[in-house]
Formats: sequence, structure tokens, C-alpha cells
Amino acid sequence: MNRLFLDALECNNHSSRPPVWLMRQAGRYMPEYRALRAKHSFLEMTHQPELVVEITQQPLRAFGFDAAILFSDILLVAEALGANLQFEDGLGPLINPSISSARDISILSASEIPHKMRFAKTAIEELKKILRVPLIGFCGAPFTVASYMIEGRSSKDLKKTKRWMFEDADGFKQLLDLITQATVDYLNLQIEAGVDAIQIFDTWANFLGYPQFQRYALAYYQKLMQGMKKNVPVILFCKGSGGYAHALAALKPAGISLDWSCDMCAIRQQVGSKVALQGNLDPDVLLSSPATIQKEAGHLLQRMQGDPGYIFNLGHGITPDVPVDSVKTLVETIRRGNDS
Ligand code: 1CP
Repeated sequence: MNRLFLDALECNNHSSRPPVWLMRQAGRYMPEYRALRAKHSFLEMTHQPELVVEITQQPLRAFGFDAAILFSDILLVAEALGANLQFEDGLGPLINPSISSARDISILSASEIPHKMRFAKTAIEELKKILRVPLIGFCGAPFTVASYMIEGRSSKDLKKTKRWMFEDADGFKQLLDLITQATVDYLNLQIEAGVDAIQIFDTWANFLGYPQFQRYALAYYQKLMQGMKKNVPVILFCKGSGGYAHALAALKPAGISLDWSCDMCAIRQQVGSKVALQGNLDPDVLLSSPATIQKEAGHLLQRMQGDPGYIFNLGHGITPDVPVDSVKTLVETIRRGNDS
């Protein structure tokens, strides 16, 4: 198996280049994905193990990434809890009815999660037989999952979520605790099925001020990590978390994943050499010319040159409008290493 990614997670990659994989590497920017998507709903695609196995491999075949990420979505845990989840073209995720107050929590249940999510176990077991790169499992952190359940859809400001959080801290915590319980079961299912690493996505935790970030983000990463039955490397990702990198590193995850609003070298100075750093190319670079992609990626490579704990990635997911050739150019640039 190609171990570049796992070596880097152990801060022990001494080869000539960093490993590369991209958040949302499977998805709508790929024609192979769109062809399947024309025949199936997104939920069907995430629930049918054969489709999950196929879609997880699509970007590996097309670009030769150094790690696979399970094709799934963070909101499947909300669905398994009993929320009515749908995905509509152009609108993204919809949860209807939304969870508006502590009273609504009673419609949710964290029982039988491993049974409800057994499709993921089947898919992971199958993928582990086939893949020649490590497989990353993942989950959403409770705050981000709760925000979709409360807002009912993608939101630009998370006002309903934050109003509830400030007005009724006990009820809000009850919801986060329930999501945590389900998520721990889901993570253990993935770990038992054989994933090589776990990434925790708390995409919207950047909406929190520091006291709330401690209470509703950091404390819950700790609960998730403590709930894992086996010691699998964990990567923590939240957007805009450069300023909180020291606090993320203090939880001693294997890695932290950073967006493009911070300087990776400066973060390395702050957090020391024992935590892997992943990121942080601006995904919009992929909308520019091959020469610009090479220049911007080359610059980041040079900044992180020789760092045994560096994993090349974007600062957030690939967007659907990215040309496939841009991803090819990017991966070729990383594979050529620092002399590009
Ligand atoms: O219509 C379609 O075909 C669905 C598009 C799509 C895809 C391809 C969605 C809906 N989710 C996914 C896959 C997905 N989501 C993966 C797959 C693995 C990979 O290749 O990376 C992962 C890891 C996620 C995680 C995810 N889902 C996050 C966290 C990471 C991030 O990007 O911030 C979030 C916030 C979601 C919610 C979600 N699901 C789908 C969309 C379009 C969204 C985001 C909506 C929003 O911006 O609010």
C-alpha cells in the first residue's frame, strides 16, 4: 500500500514530496460522477454500497491521489437520527421539518445507528479489499451537523442556530450530545470496518466566538476522540481555524487541516513538529490557468518543503465548477515535487 499519507500523519514522511488528496475529490466536477448522478439521487448514491465503492474510486482512477475518502455525507448521521433529509439540485441539503427547539429533540433517536448505517460498513469492507491507498473515514462535528438540522438548509449566517445556542444552552447541548452519541457509534462502525484515518469536519465552527468554540467545538472533538474504540489517526478540520490552531493541536489529533486564510509555515512554528498539517491551497486557484495553478501550488510546496508532517490539500472542498484538467495539473505539480 502507498503509505505516504499515513507517514505524513505520523510526521514521518521523508520522501521527496508530500502526499496529496483533495476534500470533495469525488463529486459534481467529475463527468463520471455526473453520469451516475443522472441515474440516481444523491441519497441513493450514498446508501448503496456498490455505488459508494465505485464513486470513492473515481477520483483515484482519474488523478492517482495518495488517499481515498469514503463517498458519503456528514448529514447521513442526521438522517439516521430520524431527521427528514433530502438533497435538491441547486439547493443542497434540506431538513424538513427542522429542529427548532429542545421540544423537537424527542422526534430523534440515537439507537441502532450501526444497523441504520450498515451500508457504510459494507462499502468500507469492500473498499479495503480493493484500494492500494489508505481510506479516510469521516464525520461532521456535532456543531456543524446541528446547524443544518436547525437551519433546515445551508445558511449564510447560522442565526437560528446561534440564537438557540445563546438562549437555551441546556437544550442546545442536549441536541449536540445526541448527535455525538450517534456519531461515536458511526465512527466506531467505520473504524471496525477498516478505515485508516478519520477526518472530523466542523466546517461552520468559524461562526463561533472563542468561549463557544471551546464549549461547542473543542469539547465535542474531545468527546468524539475519546469515544473511538481504536486508536486511529484523526484530522480536525474547521474553516477559518488558523487562529485556533494552537487549541486544536492541544487536543493532540494526528493532524489539523487548515483553510487558505492562514500561513502554514507560521502555524507550524506555533504548533510544533508533532502534529501533521494539511491544506491549504485556495480552491479558486483551480479556476485559473495551468501556469497559475503550477505557480500557486509550487509556492505552497516550497514553503512546506522538507516538512515530514505536511499533507497537500485544498483549504476547503473542490467546487463543482472546477475543470477536470485543473485537478490533473495540480496533482502533476505535486507529484513532480519541489522542483516544479
Ligand atoms: O447533488 C449532488 O451530487 C451532491 C453533492 C454532494 C457531494 C458530492 C454533497 C451534498 N455531499 C457530497 C459528498 C461529500 N460531502 C463528501 C464526500 C467525500 C469527498 O469526496 O470528499 C464529504 C467529505 C462531504 C462532507 C460535507 N457535506 C461537509 C463538510 C465538508 C465541507 O465541504 O465543508 C458539509 C458541510 C456537507 C454538507 C453538504 N452536503 C452536500 C452539500 C452540497 C453540502 C454543503 C452545503 C453547504 O455549503 O452548506
